Amino acid sequence: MNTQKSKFAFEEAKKYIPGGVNSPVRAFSNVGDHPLFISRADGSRIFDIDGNEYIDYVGSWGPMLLGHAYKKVVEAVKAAAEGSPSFGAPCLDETRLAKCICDIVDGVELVRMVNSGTEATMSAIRLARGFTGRDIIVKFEGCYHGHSDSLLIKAGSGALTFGSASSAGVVAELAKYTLVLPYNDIGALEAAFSQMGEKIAGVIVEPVAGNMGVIPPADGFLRTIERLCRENGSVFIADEVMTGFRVSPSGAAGLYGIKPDIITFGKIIGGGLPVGAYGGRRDIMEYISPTGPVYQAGTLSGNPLAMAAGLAQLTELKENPHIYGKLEESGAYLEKGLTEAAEAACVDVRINRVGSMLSVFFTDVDVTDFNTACRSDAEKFKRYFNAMLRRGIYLAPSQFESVFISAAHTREDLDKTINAAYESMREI
Ligand code: KE4
Repeated sequence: MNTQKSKFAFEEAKKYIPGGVNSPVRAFSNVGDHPLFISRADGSRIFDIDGNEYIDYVGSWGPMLLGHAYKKVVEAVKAAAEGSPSFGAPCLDETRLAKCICDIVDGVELVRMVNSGTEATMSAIRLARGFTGRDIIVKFEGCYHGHSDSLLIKAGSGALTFGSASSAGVVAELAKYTLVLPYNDIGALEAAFSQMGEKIAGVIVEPVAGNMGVIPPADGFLRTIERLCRENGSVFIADEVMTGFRVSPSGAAGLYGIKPDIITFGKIIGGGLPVGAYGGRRDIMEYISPTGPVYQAGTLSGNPLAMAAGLAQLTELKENPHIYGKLEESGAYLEKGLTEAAEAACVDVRINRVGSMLSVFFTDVDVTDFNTACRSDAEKFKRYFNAMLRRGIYLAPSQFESVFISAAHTREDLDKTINAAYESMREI
């Protein structure tokens, strides 16, 4: 596959952009020598600037649930753009999108639009701290909630010792207000609350982990978070930036029957444009400015184009609920095919899947948390990724990411992917 134009484009980009990319994972640093520069995409396909075509399982990291260039989304954006891309004043589509989210997701009584998932989670933890008057936030190892300082914290040395910054530039002092526990570890969670429950402002969790590869919640894990938060007056924040409107019409909250106090959203609710949001209990959300003392703002929050794109996508999903049955069917079919391909090549894998999100781990142990995810063979993943890419299958370029199936992926796409996996697994 000739990708020389991308190779040159990457060198050119590095002259003006740190690392040549505007988000690190796009640099392919874990899997190859250069990323592909994409010229366009349509349905389940993307096309690079060398003219190569791929079946796309990144889908802009989740937003493209209906597939690329979905007609109703594109038309909505075009129409909105005709009226000017931004006003800096309220527009009706902000209310329409907020209402759509409140109508679909049980427990979301008020919702505030922002411009990214990072802004959503950053605002949600500030709100939890402002509402409770407490400082400590609990997160889980391997979960990624965007790049705000309080959430770029890795686990401390002991189970209940406060974390340390996971990025340069994060003030060390800040880490002592974030407690990082093992994902799916109910015992550690109960110990933390018995030790310092009255100091915990909130718990933030990916209800299905997607940033250490896909890891479903263990039985009782999410309900324990819900119970302990309720018993201790802490705020339960479900980070559904990735799972919202993906794993079910009402996200992981609907799928697992939990009722978080705040839910953060992103990706799908923007239809591919920059949108994040956080919403939940009215008494908590009313603490946000201008109705309350917790400040948060944004020049382009609720931007008319982004609202039009998100509204078109969510409306399509609401009017076509059968889409979720198709996504589940496609996910199960692909999981089965990849499992059989690995078995045929005698390659040890564990495949974790929730609906249309799945990850292939190259390991012989079940992957249930960050430690077991890290035991996957990264070199084998790298060879698998490149073998699949050579066969026209564009997977997420990291072991610790999910692949995303869209409603545009056909049975033919899935069969092509499975056939490529039979060949690739034999090579690695
Ligand atoms: P953004 O700020 O990138 O819009 O959202 C941050 C975020 C928050 N919460 C969850 C659960 C997320 O998955 C994300 C971002 N996801 C990554 C993919 N794993 C975005 C890809 C990237 O960083 O380029």
